[in-house]
Amino acid sequence: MLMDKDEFKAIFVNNLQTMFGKGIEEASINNKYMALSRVIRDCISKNWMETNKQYSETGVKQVYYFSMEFLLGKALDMHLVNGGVKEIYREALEELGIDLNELEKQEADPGLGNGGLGRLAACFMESMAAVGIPGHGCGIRYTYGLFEQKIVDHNQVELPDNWLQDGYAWEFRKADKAVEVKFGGTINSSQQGERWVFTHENYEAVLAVPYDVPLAGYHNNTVNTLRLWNAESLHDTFDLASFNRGEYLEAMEYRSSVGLISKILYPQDNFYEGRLLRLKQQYFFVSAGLQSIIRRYKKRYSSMKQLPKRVAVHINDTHPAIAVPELMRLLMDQEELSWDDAWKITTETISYTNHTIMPEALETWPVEMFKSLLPRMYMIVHEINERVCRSLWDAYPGDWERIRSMAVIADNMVHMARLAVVGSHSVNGVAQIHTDILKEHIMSNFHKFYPKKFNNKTNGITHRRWLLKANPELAGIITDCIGSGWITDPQKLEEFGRFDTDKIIQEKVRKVKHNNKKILAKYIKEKTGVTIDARSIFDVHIKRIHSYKRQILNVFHIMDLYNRLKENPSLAITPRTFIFAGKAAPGYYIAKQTIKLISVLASLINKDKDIKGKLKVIFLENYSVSLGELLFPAADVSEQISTASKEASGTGNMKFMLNGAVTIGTLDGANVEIHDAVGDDNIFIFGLTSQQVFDYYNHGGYDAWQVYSSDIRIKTVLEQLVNGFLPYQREEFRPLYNSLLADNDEFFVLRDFDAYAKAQVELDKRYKQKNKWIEMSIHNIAQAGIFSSDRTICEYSRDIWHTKPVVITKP
Ligand code: 73E
Repeated sequence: MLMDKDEFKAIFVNNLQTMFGKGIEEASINNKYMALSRVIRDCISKNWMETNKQYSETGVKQVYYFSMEFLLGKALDMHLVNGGVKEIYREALEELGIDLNELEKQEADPGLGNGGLGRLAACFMESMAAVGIPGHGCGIRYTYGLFEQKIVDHNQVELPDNWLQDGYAWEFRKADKAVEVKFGGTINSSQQGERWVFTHENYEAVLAVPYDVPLAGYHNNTVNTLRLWNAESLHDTFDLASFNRGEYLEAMEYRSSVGLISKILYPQDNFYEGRLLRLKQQYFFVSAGLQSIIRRYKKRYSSMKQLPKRVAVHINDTHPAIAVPELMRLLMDQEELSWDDAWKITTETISYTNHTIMPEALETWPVEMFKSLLPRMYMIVHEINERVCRSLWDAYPGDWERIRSMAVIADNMVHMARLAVVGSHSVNGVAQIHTDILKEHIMSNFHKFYPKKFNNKTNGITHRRWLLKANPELAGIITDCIGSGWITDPQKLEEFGRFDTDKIIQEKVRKVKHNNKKILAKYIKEKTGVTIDARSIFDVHIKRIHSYKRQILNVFHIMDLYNRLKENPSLAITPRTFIFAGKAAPGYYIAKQTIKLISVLASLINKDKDIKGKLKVIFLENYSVSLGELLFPAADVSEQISTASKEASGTGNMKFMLNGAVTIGTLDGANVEIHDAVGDDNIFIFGLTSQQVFDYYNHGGYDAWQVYSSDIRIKTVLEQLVNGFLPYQREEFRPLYNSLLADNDEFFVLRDFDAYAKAQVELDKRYKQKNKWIEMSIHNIAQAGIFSSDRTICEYSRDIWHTKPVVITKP
């Protein structure tokens, strides 16, 4: 990075002239943003070329992380922080009369993901670059990211997210690295000597063009690559011959249908909808990615047999599981290897992470659809299935039930999770409890058959984005106390724990939190018109809206609190502001109703003079990485209240903790490990355990009606959904009401209500002891180091990928 202020200024001004033909006075804010990005881009480019050169010269093993989603967030500020130039550039720009904050607002927030899974991929990319692991991303350059959410008349409305409309400053189109991906058609087989040769005919070819985004490390020279593929037509120039033959319309039709492949991100989280276009997307980026990896590998090595020594391919859930047959195809049909050699290489190269046990997220494709779109893939999957079933038969002769439950093709469906398990050398869950559930329940048969494949890798988050960048004042206090070593070695945060009872540090931490709360309060005022008090408890529930995440449990607690305050105006509670944010999948009715309920309840409570500012409810629209960067630093309470066993890990829980919020949560996902790390006294745990949840499911022992009729609070709140209490159409929330009673409350909201309410009372009591609360807060921050994605990717790298960090020397 350029460290000299004057040099920076000269290059910045020069960029404005060469890029836009303008001086500082005439240039728009966007021009200035682009000129600044260019300064950084150019500095990064040098290190980028050098990183690639050193990777290829040393032949060090490369990791490729295949994911349908990369929820990156903004890049400019992160580059300034990672490059250690933020203050220098801020001052230099100020001297030119430019406010850096204003320029940062110009950047679009690339929302190429739905939630935790996509954000995890982005955190991993950042950590790999910071730690020096040669790790690259492979995904899709969606023209439209996740929809923009607006709340209109209490309803979620979805608007297209045209994030590329002003151009994206951080991407490099690499047209010379484009590859072809083939769909449909037929496969002809013939024998040439000993070998079978498969030729693909009458297919539809699509051009995959890579756009590379640099991923720079922290204060090092490493720049890894995120390669996002764009679908384009092969015949992009005007084809006069076809026009003359009268085929112009067909040609145009082909062109527009090709573009569709990389047009939109499917907006469902933890849900699978078997759309043909989704399968096309999966094969499109997986085939393109693997082809480019092999092309690169072959520039240096002649034998494919060494591939697992040089390359690791990791698949982020089953969405890229088609990598198993595609790598087989490339090795057999293109590189002329035998089945056995290809299989050995494939399974040694590929590893797989499972992210969910929700049955509705399991990917299975109808055989007919799979076969007609991807005929060669089907042949290979069929053969894999035959071989797997044969070895299962050898191990469990006659046990048809077991074999059917493990077959890759069964009931006329292709089962992607089974394909991923058999086709990889490692299968991991994302938190200890989740991995245990995989081993003992969901994948128990596979675990018995391949015990060594299964392992746990508890998720993590990058503490550089989520603390150093998002909460610079808190980061400053920590650095003053323990030095800056924690930035590259997050376990060192533990040393901050020594200051948990230090009055001076407590006061500083309290002030920073208060300040962050004031900044958020200002934002809320601007966005919603509602005034909130920064001295109230900020109780924050931000994540995708989903029944299993139980936003409804939080809502019921608020309604009950409101009822009690109305009954007893002198009830001594600490004023609270309940803040929600999150998107609902457009077709997910109950989730949209949940948003509507929060919004309607907010309008009722926020206007009610009787409760004199004791309670406020806020729903913030369009939750995104950028909004998260405002919310986590301002939270006092972190809501992590999913039904035990359902949330594989969660990562928002870690971001809150790192910023000093205290968790109220169930023993689910990574909450279990957060609880272990901070101890009973620094977290509020309540509710059913996953074992109790499984017992209920297995023995049908839960009766929602019984809870309803025996707890007057629950009865009252439920009736208020449908008796005209809410200022909205009376029958509006009947389906929600029914899901909890007539449908027997699948996620145990009513069952956990009492325990949750009690935990909230405890929390309120503890908050009143000001010093105790700050002590808990500091303790949480100090224990957050193990939840850094630096730790997570070092574990992946040691146990699964077998890669080592590389120090890139300056060019
Ligand atoms: O618990 C989270 C987890 O922290 C889990 O629900 C989420 O992944 C996070 C990162 O490990 C997740 N998302 C999806 N599956 N699990 C998913 C499934 C289908 C489409 C999009 C996302």
